[in-house]
Amino acid sequence: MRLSRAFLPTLKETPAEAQIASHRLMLRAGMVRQTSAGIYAWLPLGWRVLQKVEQIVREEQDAAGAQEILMPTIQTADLWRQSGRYDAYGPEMLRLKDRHDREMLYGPTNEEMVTEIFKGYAKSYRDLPRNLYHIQWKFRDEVRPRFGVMRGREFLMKDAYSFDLDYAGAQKSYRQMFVAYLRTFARMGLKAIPMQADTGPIGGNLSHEFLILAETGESQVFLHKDLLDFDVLSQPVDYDGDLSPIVDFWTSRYAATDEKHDLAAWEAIPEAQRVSARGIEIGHIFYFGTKYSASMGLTVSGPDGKPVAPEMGSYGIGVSRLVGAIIEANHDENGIRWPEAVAPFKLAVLNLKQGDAGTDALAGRLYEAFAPDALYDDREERAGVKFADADLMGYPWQAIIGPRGAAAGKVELKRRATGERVELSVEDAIARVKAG
Ligand code: 5CA
Repeated sequence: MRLSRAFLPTLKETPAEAQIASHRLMLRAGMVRQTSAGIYAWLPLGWRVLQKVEQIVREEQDAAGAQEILMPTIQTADLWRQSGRYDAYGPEMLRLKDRHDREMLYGPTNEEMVTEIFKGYAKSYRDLPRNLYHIQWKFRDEVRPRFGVMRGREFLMKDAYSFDLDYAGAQKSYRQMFVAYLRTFARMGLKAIPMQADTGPIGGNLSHEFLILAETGESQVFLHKDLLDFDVLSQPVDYDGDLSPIVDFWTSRYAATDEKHDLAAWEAIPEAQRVSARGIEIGHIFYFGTKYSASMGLTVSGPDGKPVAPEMGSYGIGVSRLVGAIIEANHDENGIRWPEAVAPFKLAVLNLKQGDAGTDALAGRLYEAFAPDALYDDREERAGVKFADADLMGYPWQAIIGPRGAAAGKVELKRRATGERVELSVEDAIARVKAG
């Protein structure tokens, strides 16, 4: 993308309403624009990141055996009356009426709808296990929407729902999602820690929240230091095989949010191994048995011919929240430092003398080598403005091309994460960026 023709607006002033770094930087870098409280439009820079985050989530869900569908945002109140949650959900639910005066709602989550859909097809135990997910906008009328996309009212969620014949099957599905989550967040450069959690309004009796550590986190968390050193991406995963080596490692060491904190277990850990910090919840998984299948009349015929209500679980990831969380974990005083996997562009080419035959030629070659995953700053702007914008928007690599270097066939390559700079020929610079 050529910056001179792109809609990539930045703000010079720090917006007063933004209290945390990610919110400030998302507004300053022109990633999102608030359209009303807790509701955001995603501008090109933010939208590119959101799509990359979404794609990693999708790939890991698919790898774990879940299948993607797309359910609507609008649901009927009747569906929620069947599970008993229509009244229970309270003022967080946005309730609407259609022209026929029928009660509708903007979905805050989809347990009821997916159960109803699955019920239309599943007949026997041979239709199990299945795991269906979608990536869809949700609405929750939060009392205090804040921190930008971190706690929005409209937000993008990946929600998956598993159906199994029995408890053992449901545990297997739960463990598959547990491992898929660890991999998903690790691919985005995040260290997410699964923690025992309360199940809240989703119901059920087993749940883990996945949190990343950040000073601005909304919850207090306590964990064993070992958990921060584990590299899940180096472990082979066979989703149909034994996941114990990974799951047992995580569940055998202490990690809990405030509500589930067990002081005795905590104090049994040597002091040097204890980490107490703030955390941001980016995912939440639940096992809830037959809560929805039983209340909504979903049964299949079991191996003995008798009807059984499938055991279910649901598994959420805050896709739009993740964009903010990734920034909380990757920024400095100059701006964002995107991990490569989710960067809006891998490389920014900064032409310091637009219109100079030498710089134009070199910049053009570098840009072509990485387009469309490169941004070409071809504006008639001062070098300082180009440097500041590239740092703010956080591209992992910057290729800086000035007339003196260009005359010698050289570009300066800067790595945003470390600030490290090297002077290289165009070919070497291309090879270096490709190597990552
Ligand atoms: N049905 C279950 C799982 S599919 C569910 O709704 N779980 S949840 O309530 O925990 O939400 C899943 C994830 O969505 C959370 O872990 C969080 O990352 C994200 N999320 C929840 N509320 C918001 C919000 N107001 N703004 C942004 N993200 C949110």
